Amino acid sequence: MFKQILIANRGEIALRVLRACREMGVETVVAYSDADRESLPVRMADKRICIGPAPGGKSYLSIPNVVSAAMLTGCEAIHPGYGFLSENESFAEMCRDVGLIFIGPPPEAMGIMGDKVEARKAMRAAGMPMLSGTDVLRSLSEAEAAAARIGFPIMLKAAAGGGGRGIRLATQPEEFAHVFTTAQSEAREAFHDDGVYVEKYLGRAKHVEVQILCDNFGNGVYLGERNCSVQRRHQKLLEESPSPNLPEKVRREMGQRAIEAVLAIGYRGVGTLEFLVDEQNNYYFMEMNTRLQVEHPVTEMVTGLDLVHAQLRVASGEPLSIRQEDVHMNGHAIEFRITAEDPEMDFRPQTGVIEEYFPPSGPGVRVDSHLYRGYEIPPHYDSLLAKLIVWAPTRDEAIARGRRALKEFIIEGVPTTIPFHLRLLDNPLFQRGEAYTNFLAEHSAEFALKSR
Ligand code: MV4
Repeated sequence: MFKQILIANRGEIALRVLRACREMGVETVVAYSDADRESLPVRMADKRICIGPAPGGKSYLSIPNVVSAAMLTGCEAIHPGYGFLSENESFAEMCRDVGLIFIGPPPEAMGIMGDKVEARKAMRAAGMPMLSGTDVLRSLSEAEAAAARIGFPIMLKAAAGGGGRGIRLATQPEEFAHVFTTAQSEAREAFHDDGVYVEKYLGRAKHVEVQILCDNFGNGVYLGERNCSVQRRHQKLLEESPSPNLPEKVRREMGQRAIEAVLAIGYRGVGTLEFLVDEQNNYYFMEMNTRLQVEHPVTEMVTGLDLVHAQLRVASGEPLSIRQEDVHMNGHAIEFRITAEDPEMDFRPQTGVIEEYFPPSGPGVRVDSHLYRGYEIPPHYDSLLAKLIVWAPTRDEAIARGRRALKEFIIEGVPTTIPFHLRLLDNPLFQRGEAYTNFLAEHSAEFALKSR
């Protein structure tokens, strides 16, 4: 096991990794930007090192700054968290070149999955069910021919994108040219790569993602699934496990196919395969995330596993300590992402000082947060304040526990999404486990969400 690692991230995930390290006797060095000097992870770390000014591009996204911080402080490995450099193939390669262990998959596997078209090819080759779609489309005429073949409605996605960035829906031929050229320019702007592909749009589907864990010796297990259908502008707001009304047979088949596919590409560490599941429980691969995800605690609560412990063990060369028959899903967990966004103001991000902070607790309640009274929210990064995760034996009890914990949660000084989550829990469709991907769009009035 490592003696000391660099945590190249901030906020709640830096604290999450730090806690796992502390339990395993691993010293922690937290890299921070000027804006995070007074943050809780920096205060709690064994050591800290400034990697640059507030803008992500000059600190958390700077490969030279992060790599030199690890080397200067004598770290053996780097945990990238999520976001920032966590899925940056050049960063993983640079770590390998200088003899640092990147706590994540090999650069090659990251590269395959980072290119959404290559990922589709690899998954198709592994026999994974896919939505009809195309390779990268470089011209409008090529795209129009593909659209005519596939049939509307059509989803356009950036090949170098992911997690919902650079995604556009085209519902009829008249608008296709405009949507395609817009998607291309958005992809060029966001990812410096205008590659766009299309897929048949699947309406009334559920977004179900499968958690996998592989070691360096060809062993791999799937750790159940998470339903992430409740999204707003492609940002997940709430996740739960198990996915409501998903038959055990489908769960097992998705998991087994996911493991076969990732072992086939030499995957290592934790990863998530995202699927769309239609009303007949047919599932279709969408994309793979090669990082620890924000919503990983939902899986931890129903399996009893610590995914960051598992990452550290795999990265330090240990074989998996569990086999598939040792993985059991127990009860139901729901994660509420509590962000500094005002649901009454179209979820506009807010900054400010946390004037009062009182997190809920009690049976089956977990709060992953870096907040404290007096903390000033920096404007430079995402607006995640806390993740409230509740567990209970059944989904109805988890909903009741979530309602109780959300009402108990005190965060004063900025508007938050707590009121939104309370309204969501009272929605009959959600309560019946029938929230599909277009759920929020169809109920925007109820959630005071101004339609797009
Ligand atoms: C889709 C889809 C339907 N058909 N792709 C991909 C990234 C994720 N953030 C949303 N994604 C989707 N991709 C095809 N071909 C539905 C979703 C989707 C979604 C779309 C719009 C609004 C909310 C959504 C919630 C989950 C999934």
